[in-house]
Amino acid sequence: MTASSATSPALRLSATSFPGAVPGTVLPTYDRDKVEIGVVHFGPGAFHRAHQAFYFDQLLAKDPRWGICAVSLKSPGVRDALVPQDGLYTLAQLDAETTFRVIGAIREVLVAPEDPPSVFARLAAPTTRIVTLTVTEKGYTLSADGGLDENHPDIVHDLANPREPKSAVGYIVEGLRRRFAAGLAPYAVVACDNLADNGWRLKAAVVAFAGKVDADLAAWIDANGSFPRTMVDSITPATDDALRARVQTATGLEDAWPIQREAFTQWVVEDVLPSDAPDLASVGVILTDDVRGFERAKLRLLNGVHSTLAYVGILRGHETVFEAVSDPVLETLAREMMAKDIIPTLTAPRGLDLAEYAEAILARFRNPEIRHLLAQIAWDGTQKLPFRILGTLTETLDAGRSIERLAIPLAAWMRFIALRAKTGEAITDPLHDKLTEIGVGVTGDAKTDVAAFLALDSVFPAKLTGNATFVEAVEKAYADLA
Ligand code: CS2
Repeated sequence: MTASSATSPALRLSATSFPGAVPGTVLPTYDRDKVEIGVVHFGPGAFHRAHQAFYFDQLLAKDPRWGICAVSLKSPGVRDALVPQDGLYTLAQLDAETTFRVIGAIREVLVAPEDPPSVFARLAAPTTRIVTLTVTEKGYTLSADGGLDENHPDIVHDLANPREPKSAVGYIVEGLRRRFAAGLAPYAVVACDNLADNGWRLKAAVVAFAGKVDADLAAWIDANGSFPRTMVDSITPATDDALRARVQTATGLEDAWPIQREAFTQWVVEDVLPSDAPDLASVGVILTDDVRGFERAKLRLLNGVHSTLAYVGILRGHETVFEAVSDPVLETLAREMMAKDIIPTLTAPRGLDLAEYAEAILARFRNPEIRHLLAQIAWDGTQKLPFRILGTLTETLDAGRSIERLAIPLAAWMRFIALRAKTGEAITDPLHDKLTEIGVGVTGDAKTDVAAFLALDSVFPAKLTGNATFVEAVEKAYADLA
C-alpha cells in the first residue's frame, strides 16, 4: 500500500511519515533530532514559512544550530496545525517548474499569550543568536512620524507591564533585558516586513521603549544591538483548499497548512550581523551595505504596483493579480507608472538594472500558476500606502513632475473602501472603524469625499494634505474613477 493510494486515506505529514512522501518531493536531508534552536521568529505566517524558514532549512543541512522557535503573538492557528506535524509543512513552489518541498526548520511553535515564560526562556537562551520578525507593517506599533506609538493600546499596556508584554517590541525588549541582566550578548534582530528602513525603525522603537523602562538597558541596546535593515521578496498567496488538495496529491501526505509561493525568492540583509550570526550568505542571502537601494526599488516597484493593481483591479472587476495585469489598461498603467514615475525616484543598487527589474516584476505578476487574490493585497491600506506610494509621490511632487498617475492608487483605495463600507463587507485594516465611517458617508462628490479620507492624519502627512496640487490630483483621479 502506498500513501497516495486512492482507496486509503492519506497519512498526515509528520516526522515519522515524511520519508514515505511520493518520490520527487524534496525532503529535509539533515537529522532533525540533532537540530538546536538558534532562531526565535515572531509572526510565523505564510510569508515566514515560505521565505526565512526556507533559507534556514537549507542552512540546517550545513549547520544544525539554526532551528527555529516560531512564536505567534496572537492566534494559536499555526501551533494547532503544525504541532501534530512535528513542525513540518510543505512548501509548494508554483512556477514554470513546480516543486514540493517539506520544510523542517521549525522545531518549536509557541503561542505567546498562552506561555510567556517559554518565550522568555528562548529569548534569554545563550544559543539564541538571532530574532527575526514578520509581523506586518502594523505589528511594528509605529506612529505616523515613524517612531514608537506610545498611544498604541499594546504599547500602553506593555509600558505599564514591561515584564508581561503583548507587542513584538515589548517581547524584544524584555528578552534583551534578561540577556543584559545575565551578562549575555544581545541577539541580532532582523525585521523582515515591507517597511522602508525596517531595521532602523525597529531599533529606534525598541530603544525608545527600553528607555522608558531602564536607561542603562536602552544605552546597552543602542550601543550593542544589531538591527540590520532588510529587503524580503517572494510572492506568497494565502493558503486555500485547492492548495491543500494539490499538495496531498503531489506528496501523498495530508498537510493541514501547506504554503505556496512563486519560485523567485530574495532576501537582502544589511551587512552588520555579528560574527556569530548564522552564515546566511552561504544559502543565497545577499549581504550588502546598500540595502536601501534594493528595499526602495522593491517597495516602490513591486509593492507599489501591487497595491495599484489591487485597488484599481478590484474596481474593474478583477479578482487576481494575473487577471489585473492581463487587462491592457492596467498593464499600461503599471508600465508607465514604473518607467515614468517610480524609476526616476530610485537609485539603482550596484548590479541592478531598474528597467529590467521592473519587467521581471511584471513577468512574475503574470505567473499563471499563482492565484494571488487582489483582496489579500488590498488589506491594511493605511499601513501599506505610505511606504508603497506616498514616498514616491512626495519626491515626484518635490521634483516638480506630474503626480497624475500616482494619485490613481490613492483615489482607487478611497473608492474601494467606500464600496466595501457601503456593501457592509469587513474592512481589514487597523483603522477599520474610522474607514467604515468615512466609507459609509461618501457622497460621490470628489472634493468632500477626498477631504474625508485625507483627514486621516496618521496616513497622510500635513506636507501633502496642505499641497493644493496633491489634493487636486487625488480629486481628479477620484472623479475619473466614478
Ligand atoms: C503584497 C506583498 O500582500 C501584499 O501587500 O504586495 O505581500 C508581496 O506579495 C510581497 O511583498 C512580495 O515579496
